[in-house]
Amino acid sequence: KQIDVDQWVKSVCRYCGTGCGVLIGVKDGKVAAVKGDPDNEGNKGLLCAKGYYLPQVITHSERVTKPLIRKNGKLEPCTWDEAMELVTAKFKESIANNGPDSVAFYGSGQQLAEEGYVANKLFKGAIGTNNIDGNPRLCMASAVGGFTTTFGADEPMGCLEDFEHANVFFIIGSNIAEAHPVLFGRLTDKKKKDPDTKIIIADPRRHRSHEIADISLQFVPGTDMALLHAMAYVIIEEGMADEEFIAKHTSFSNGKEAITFAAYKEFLKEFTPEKAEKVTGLPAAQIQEVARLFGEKGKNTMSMWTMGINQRVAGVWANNLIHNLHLLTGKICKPGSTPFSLTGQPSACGSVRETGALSHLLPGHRVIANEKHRKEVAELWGVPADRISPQAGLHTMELFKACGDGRVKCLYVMCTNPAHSLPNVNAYQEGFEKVFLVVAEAFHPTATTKYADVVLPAAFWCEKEGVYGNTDRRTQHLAKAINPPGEAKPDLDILLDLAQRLGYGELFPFKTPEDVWNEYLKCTTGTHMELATYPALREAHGIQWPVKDHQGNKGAVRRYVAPEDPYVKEGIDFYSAKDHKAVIFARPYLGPAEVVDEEYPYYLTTGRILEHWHTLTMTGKCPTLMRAVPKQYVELNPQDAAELGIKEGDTVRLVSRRGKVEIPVRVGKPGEPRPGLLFALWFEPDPLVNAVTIDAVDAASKEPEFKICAVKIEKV
Ligand code: MGD
Ligand code: SF4
Repeated sequence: KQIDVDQWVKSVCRYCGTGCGVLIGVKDGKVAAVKGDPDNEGNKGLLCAKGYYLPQVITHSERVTKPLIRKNGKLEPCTWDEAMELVTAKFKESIANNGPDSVAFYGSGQQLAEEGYVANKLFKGAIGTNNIDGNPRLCMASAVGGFTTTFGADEPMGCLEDFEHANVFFIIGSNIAEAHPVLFGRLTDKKKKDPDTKIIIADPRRHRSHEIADISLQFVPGTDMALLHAMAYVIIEEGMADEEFIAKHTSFSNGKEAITFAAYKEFLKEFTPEKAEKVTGLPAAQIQEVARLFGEKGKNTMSMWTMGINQRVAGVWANNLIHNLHLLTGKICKPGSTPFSLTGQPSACGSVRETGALSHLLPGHRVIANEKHRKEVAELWGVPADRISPQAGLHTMELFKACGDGRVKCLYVMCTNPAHSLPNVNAYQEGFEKVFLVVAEAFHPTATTKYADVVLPAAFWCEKEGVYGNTDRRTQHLAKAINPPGEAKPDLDILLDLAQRLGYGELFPFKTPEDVWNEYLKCTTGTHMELATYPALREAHGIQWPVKDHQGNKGAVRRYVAPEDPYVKEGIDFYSAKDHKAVIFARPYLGPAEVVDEEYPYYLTTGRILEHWHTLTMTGKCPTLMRAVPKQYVELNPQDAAELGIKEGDTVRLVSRRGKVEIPVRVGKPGEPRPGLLFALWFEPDPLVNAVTIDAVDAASKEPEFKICAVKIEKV
């Protein structure tokens, strides 16, 4: 139907990493509608339900419209000046008495790039602490580790257009149908247009994505490394390896030292399909079939993965093994042939990985550990060279532990809800209670604002201008469409105010997001991650970096390959990797941190559904989505349900070594999930599923293993 609006404003969806282009219909200063942007390459006009129903979220009565301060145990409205003076006094006092590392910042892959950049500069460059981390540690840190160890630089080489060219899709640890619905639409379109397209879904849990799978691999949870090594074994054994590509573009390593191709082949003998069958529970013949599909010469293969691979103690290594398959077959940097990491949050790439707003990073994909990088950034920031400490700051789980044991005394939380979303969250409750907690939020109450000493009312999504960096190196501009309600302000303005009050005003002379962007652009010059200019981004419907010399509206569709990548003269060049060679890793097998036993006989996994976003603070405000899925549940395989005498709708208690949660049951269809595996949604703040999940982390990426822990199940 025709919608009566005053104007359509070009923006990007608030939710997932796909970064669908949207047009926001504004009428009388209010959002009247949201529709897909037909000129955006990412979604070509399509949106999923979460995107369409964004207008219902914006005006909800639980928006925070005034700053709140805790007085006599209760959060009460106050003026901005009162709130900011209190925050400033507490931070100053803590820095003076206990040093800069006694304060910290915890941000989000949903913040804008300018916000991430300024927060990073304020904490690392001005205050002088590397204690700034964010929720991408919970979702993408292992993908970062995979890209940087294999290719020497973060982020994917492929692009969304590769969907159109791939003949085989290998999707592992991703429920793309529900977590990235518009991309699933592209997949189904491709299959319709070209029925010979083969789709392999590898996941212990059968979910909606399996509906279009040609082959479903439901392996024992946590055994993916055995599957991926076995596929590499078959690829080499059956002559599908591209020897020329391997010789020219790759090297081999066991993670400690360089090894030869022959040594790698020897290592893989531990992973014959027959041996992998014993570990994964998948028939050897099926592993062979999948490896053959992946490796078939002349066909293009695209791999996709998300949290099933990343949220694991073997997260970085499993990422490496996916890259191995593409490097062995040379199916990389070609249309339709690419490893393609799907990003969970809209701007985990743009606002955190690229701005360097994690405790071990610096802007432009630089790292704290590198002295040259520290010097470059200190100079760009105009701070003394020794201001940026060579020690990485606290990663997320350590940071919240430090709030409990007193190392961190003041914490600023922005655009995230950690009192709900951390794993084994009850273990961190003491930290939330003890620390001086500042929460910049669009809504109140949330699980985290309940602990806050100060709540700062934040402008939401279309109420501010800024930039997101979405899943395929696509930088996109979000225009401001309406004013924020009451006294709410953009996070950027709040951070700049804090910087000023803390006495660092000279380092932050910015008046607009564009001013911030212009300084940030300089930090990306010469990094192979150059971004486009603000005017170009305002005009375009997304621009993919690298944009050499910040020129041009098109950007690099594919990376490491000529002519698309301006840094490559001809053919393929992994220019960020040592000796220009990407590394094929012989990583030792590593299973989950916790395995099932007699006492805790079921595996529990957790994840998203189509209708809701993370901790429900946003989609929970949307009546249409709440009607669709009003309650979280745990899904049981019908065979397990029958054995336990549990029916659909019963309430059960899930108990782990860390905590328990009572939750209604949904009995799945056969295979949903694999017998012995339970799948729980985790969006409700009470009861909290994260009381049960495990906070064991990957040794390298420090990403927690949300996807696997051992539980017992009791009927209530
Ligand atoms: P969100 O609900 O996305 O969850 O967890 P969180 O980031 O904690 O929280 C975002 C918050 O930002 C909301 O409260 C919202 O109201 C607020 N907000 C929205 N817009 C703005 C704004 O413009 N400014 C400010 N200041 N605030 C705003 C996500 C985290 O959860 C992630 S990233 C992952 S990958 C993990 N996944 C996961 C899992 O798979 N299983 C389990 N069990 N737990 C998980 N936790 C992790
Ligand atoms: Fe938004 Fe993701 Fe849905 Fe696109 S697929 S409309 S970005 S939630």
